[in-house]
Amino acid sequence: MNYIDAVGGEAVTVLSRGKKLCQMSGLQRVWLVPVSVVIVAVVVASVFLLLSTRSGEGVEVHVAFFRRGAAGGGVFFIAHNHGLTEVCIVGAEVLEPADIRAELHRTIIENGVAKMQGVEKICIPPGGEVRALGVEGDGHHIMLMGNIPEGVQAIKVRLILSSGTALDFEAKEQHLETPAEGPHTGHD
Ligand SMILES: [Cu+2]
Repeated sequence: MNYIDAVGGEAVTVLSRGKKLCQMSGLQRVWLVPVSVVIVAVVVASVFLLLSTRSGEGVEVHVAFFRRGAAGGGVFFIAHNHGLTEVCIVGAEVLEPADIRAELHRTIIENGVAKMQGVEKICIPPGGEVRALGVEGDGHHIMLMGNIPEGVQAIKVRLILSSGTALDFEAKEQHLETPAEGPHTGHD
């Protein structure tokens, strides 16, 4: 109202300004949609991250794979503890496939010979990690006992943490390639 009074009722100017204002708000509305989508996505992601971190007590499995062995196989992984207190893995189960028993193991070198032994727990220091990669890591691994059916390419594993919470992850099959039976066999 004040503006119209000031310019002495110049209808054209007022109209064009009014139009500009309309276009502005239209533009803002166009931007509002993706911006609000991004905000909602960030909020959802944060909540999800918070919940998932809490469910695993801040423990995250970074690398996970399994290898077939003579009487089952082994699951290997790197577990990082993002928390401020030590967390121990006190048990492991195989969720899929069925009928496979899992044990926490450690490979030790005794008199130059590699031996495996069962362990009650695998502890991860605060802010640290456990390289459960067998002899390629700190010796720890999950021993699988049972028949892994042919065609199974991933194993669903559940780690039981010291507080009783579960941490599930999937370990994909890693094929050990030897020069004699690698994928390049048969090539000239
Ligand atoms: Cu073992």
